[in-house]
Amino acid sequence: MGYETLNVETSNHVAVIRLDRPEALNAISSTLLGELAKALKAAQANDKVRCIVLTGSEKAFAAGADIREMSEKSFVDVFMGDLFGDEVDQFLRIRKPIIAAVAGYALGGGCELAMMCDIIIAADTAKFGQPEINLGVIAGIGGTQRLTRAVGKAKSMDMHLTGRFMDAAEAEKAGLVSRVVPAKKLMDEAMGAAGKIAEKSMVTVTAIKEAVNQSQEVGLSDGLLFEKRMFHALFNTEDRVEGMKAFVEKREPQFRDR
Ligand code: DAK
Repeated sequence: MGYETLNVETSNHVAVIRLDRPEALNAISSTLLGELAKALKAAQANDKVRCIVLTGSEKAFAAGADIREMSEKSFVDVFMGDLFGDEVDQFLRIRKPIIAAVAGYALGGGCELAMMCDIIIAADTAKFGQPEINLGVIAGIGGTQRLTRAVGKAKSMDMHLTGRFMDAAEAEKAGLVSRVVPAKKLMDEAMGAAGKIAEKSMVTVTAIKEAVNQSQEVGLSDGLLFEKRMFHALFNTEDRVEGMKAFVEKREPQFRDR
């Protein structure tokens, strides 16, 4: 499928979705977010895809929601139209793992988009920020919640209230990103991680994504119970039998997603 604001390529079981609005530093317009939701849904439905990488350009992952587009809207427009509501819901329904490969600016909605992914791998050029305060608004697709969970209240308040940017080293130290690599190696690193995940049993991968995401939603005892029940359930899979057998027989497992 052709997109106006994205490029999508699938190889070796990994779908790479590249945001492609260079003239606006990949600012998130309704068209871009709608196309992104469509591309993610297609990747979810494609049996050949086992992991998704979401990325932007060297200069920007995404510099936020499209300010030009937003500047035309009224309260009634965004409230009654539930701006970005459906697209974000669709994003969050994707069950395959999504890696954000971030170089350059990931600001406002761009930072939030990265945080909606499962893993963030950053280039050493990455800059994260929630500068909505400079526009007289606040984050709108999870920034006050997800950034706070990721980096703690003090740093999150600092980012939201001052609008300052966090570089890749600070983001790694604060726990926002899992790895930082030289910009030239960003896609190799992300594809390497995606390739590793693609080798695993999709049943187990899906269970891990659900269990880790539960930790962000529920209290500890409910989360621990969810994890334990998921662990028990996986004893029903052929891949669990194969994984343990392969270990005992000192060979690589052959997972069949069963
Ligand atoms: N929107 C539209 N255009 C943008 C843009 C953006 N967010 N960011 C950059 N651009 C455009 C610039 O206007 C410029 O276009 P031309 O003038 O060339 O036509 C082009 O991209 C290149 O940008 P600059 O010339 O500014 O490039 P610099 O290298 O000098 O500066 C910069 C890069 C990233 C520091 C700067 O562009 C900048 O500060 N951009 C805005 C960053 C920002 O404020 N982002 C937060 C946006 S607010 C909600 C959901 C989501 C949101 C809110 C509610 N609901 C569901 C309720 C999210 C809000 C936001 O993200």
